[in-house]
Amino acid sequence: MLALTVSRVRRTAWFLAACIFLLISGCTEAKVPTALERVQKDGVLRVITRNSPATYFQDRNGDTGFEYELAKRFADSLGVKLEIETADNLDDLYGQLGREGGPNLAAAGLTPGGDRSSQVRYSHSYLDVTPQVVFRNGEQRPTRPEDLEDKRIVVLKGSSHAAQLAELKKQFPRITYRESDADEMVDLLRMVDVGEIDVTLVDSNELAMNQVYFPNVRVAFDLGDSRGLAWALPASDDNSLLEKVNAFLDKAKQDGLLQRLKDRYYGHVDVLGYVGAYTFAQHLQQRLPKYEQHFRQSGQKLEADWRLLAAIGYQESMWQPDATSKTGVRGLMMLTNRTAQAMGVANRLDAKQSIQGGSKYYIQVKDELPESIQDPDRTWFALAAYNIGGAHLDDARKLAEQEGLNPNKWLDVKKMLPRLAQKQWYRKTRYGYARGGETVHFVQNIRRYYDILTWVTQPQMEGGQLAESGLHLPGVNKTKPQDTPSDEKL
Ligand code: BLG
Repeated sequence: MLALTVSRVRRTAWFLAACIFLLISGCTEAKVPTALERVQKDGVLRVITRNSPATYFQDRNGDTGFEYELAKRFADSLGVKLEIETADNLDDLYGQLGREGGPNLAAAGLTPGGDRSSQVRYSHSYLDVTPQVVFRNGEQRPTRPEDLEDKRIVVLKGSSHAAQLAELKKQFPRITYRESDADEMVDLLRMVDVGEIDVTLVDSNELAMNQVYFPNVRVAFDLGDSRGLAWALPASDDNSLLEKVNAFLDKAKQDGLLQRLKDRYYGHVDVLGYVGAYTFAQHLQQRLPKYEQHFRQSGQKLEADWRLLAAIGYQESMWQPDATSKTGVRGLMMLTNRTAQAMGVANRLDAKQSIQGGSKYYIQVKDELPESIQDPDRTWFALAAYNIGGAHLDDARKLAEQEGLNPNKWLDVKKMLPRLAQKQWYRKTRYGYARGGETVHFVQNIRRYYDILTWVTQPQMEGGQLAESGLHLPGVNKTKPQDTPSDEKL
């Protein structure tokens, strides 16, 4: 009897315990959605980043930058809106990420490793970069770590570069450096450029992006091997969002999105070289102001981005109205006789007429492209057609198709264009020989000039960093550019 009672009590206790467990776990599930579910429920992905040309910045077209573009596509893939927050420095960024109710992730050119690893979870890497020591051209070039002794060195506070220097200091105690939390990478590069400090450390992608603004900055040596940048998520056992991030980044690697973004932001950075960068900066000051109004007017009339038109003008003639090529192509926008006639240009050497005619022609060739070419590629194809003509461009697209490449993607067709100058290839084409390699440079250069013009005409640049760094842009910065169609951009 007693045994029976005990076993009944036991069973009842077990039953109750099971009920309580189910109740609690049921409640927990209902009350605490996963990180991914929260994002989906809110309809918003909150991303924290840094305001710099290599990560995120704003121009009059809105938000732009490598990290922004990548994060935007991730938010799109989740079907939610992207909300961007910016941090003043890396400590602030990691602090914000770790706080209750903080952003969902940080996308800011972060290098995993060091002390931070315990505070956050890093994603798969999406970009390989090399840390580089930079110095000022004209000073003696440091070639190895011990050359950094007794130099004035500043790096970003809490950065992987600061950690690298701390390591070096163990070996070379005379290395001293300051960690700054008030500056961005562009500030440090400016300080090297003007000789305020001797050395800083920068990741290769950031240097590539900024080199043109700081023509005196030179690479001294690479500090260590390349490493992958990654996004960071707050520390947690909940991997739901992290798994989505990783799947997205892996796919972006496979389907070419990452390559396209690299091509857009970092791929054409070596194009101008030091001399070109310096000269462009000078011409921005001295020449552009004379013609800026004409570019703006044409841009407004044709609903095109005036800065792209100005970039074409620079590539064609370095903004010189009396430019003449060996083949008799003339004027600021380098119109052939035939184009000038078709566009109603009576005097090719008249800057205003040349800009109007060239701009109109650019829009015309863009409109004539097949519908299958979508922006942003459509813009690059239109530039190519402006230079080489629609017929040869078509040949290059056909070659791409024959090679199993995509004839609607600039990244693919630009590989084929140089073949138009090689007999084994051009003899198979309809329109034959053409200097397609030059067209590839033509487009790359214009994209580079366009990037620079976009960066220097963004709101916060007016009288800002670039003015301080010596790149005064009186004409460009005084008047406000009108809104431009976003299809001109990636
Ligand atoms: C372009 C024309 C296209 C023409 C192509 O040549 O000129 N563009 C303009 O006039 C704006 O119309 O295409 S076609 O009509 O379909 O045949 C091909 O002929 C100009 C190019 C030529 C190039 N710059 C604009 O980009 C140039 O000046 N080449 C000469 C270089 S040099 O003499 O060796 O220095």
